[in-house]
Amino acid sequence: MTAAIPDRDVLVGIYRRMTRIKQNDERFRAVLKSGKLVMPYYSPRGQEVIPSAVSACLSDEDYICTIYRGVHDMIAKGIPLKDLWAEFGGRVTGTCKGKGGPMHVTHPATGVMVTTGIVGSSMPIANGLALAAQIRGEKRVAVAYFGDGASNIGAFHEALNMASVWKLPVIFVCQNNGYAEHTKYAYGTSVPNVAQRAVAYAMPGVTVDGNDPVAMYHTAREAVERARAGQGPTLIEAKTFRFHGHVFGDADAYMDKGEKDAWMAKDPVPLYRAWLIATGNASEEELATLESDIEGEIDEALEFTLNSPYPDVAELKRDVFKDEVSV
Ligand SMILES: Cc1ncc(C[n+]2csc(CCOP(=O)(O)OP(=O)(O)O)c2C)c(N)n1
Ligand SMILES: [Mg+2]
Repeated sequence: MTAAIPDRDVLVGIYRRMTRIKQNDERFRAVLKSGKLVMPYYSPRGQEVIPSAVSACLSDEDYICTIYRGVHDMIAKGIPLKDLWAEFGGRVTGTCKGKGGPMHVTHPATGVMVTTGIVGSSMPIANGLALAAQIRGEKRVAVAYFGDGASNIGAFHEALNMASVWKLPVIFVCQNNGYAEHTKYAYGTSVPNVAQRAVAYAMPGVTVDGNDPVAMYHTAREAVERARAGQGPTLIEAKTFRFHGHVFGDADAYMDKGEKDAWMAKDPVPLYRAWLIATGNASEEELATLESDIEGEIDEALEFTLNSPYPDVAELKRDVFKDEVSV
């Protein structure tokens, strides 16, 4: 862990977000296995620290744009679990009336502005939101989450260039989990560290241990403060690993087993839990209560989803254009 340790409330807040993500992921996978819900699911297990630490530096007013794997980003930002589950389950009570599904969740009240399945597209969209905030003179910042593979897409380079030229209040957060679908990082990326690419766009580029909550928090905080102060964007590359296959059902045979075992042995959630207790920042009882409260929240979200109806077929034509189309 790095030198300056944040306040206890910040530290426990990060753990609460991480735990909500981990337990939620475990439940999603169990429910999928049971067949109670059917959906494409991209597990973020192993990547809990990154958005939990970033979100500790943001408010509801701040925006995030995320990707198909970004359920952890949304939960860390504070999206209510009931609304999230209902959308994942395609129910009318979901954030987008069940018409977006897991890959297109939007919840403006908590700043979750877009979830996209188009690799690389979170960055130009975050630029647009940041530009709007800049024009209106608001103090909001926009975070674009994306993967290592996305840093090889043209939109990444265009977005970084534009954000730098216009000094947009954006934080580009690359969650480098070492794989793009089934392709190992070095097979498809020209630089050892994605953050090196920031040099080409005249912005700070930082590579950080994305599984270290304190280091991640400090890095995010500096970038958020910079953006809020009108000093422009930062590229953060957070090194991490995903514990499961690319998508639910992928047996990850392309992954080196030794590599996977080594990362899983350093699971950031129990490690951080033990650290919080060892350093006197939290007690065993406090964390156990926090965990069981979250389990209850997830129970409620699941029940709410299973008891909610699917959208009516008339919804197909609604919310597509400004005025409902008649086909
Ligand atoms: C424009 C585009 N090209 C290709 C794909 C197919 N695709 C889906 S996920 C993915 C890998 C992305 O990897 P990365 O950016 O590292 O994110 P991760 O899944 O590891 O979080 C690809 C190539 C896509 N969805 N969009
Ligand atoms: Mg990746």
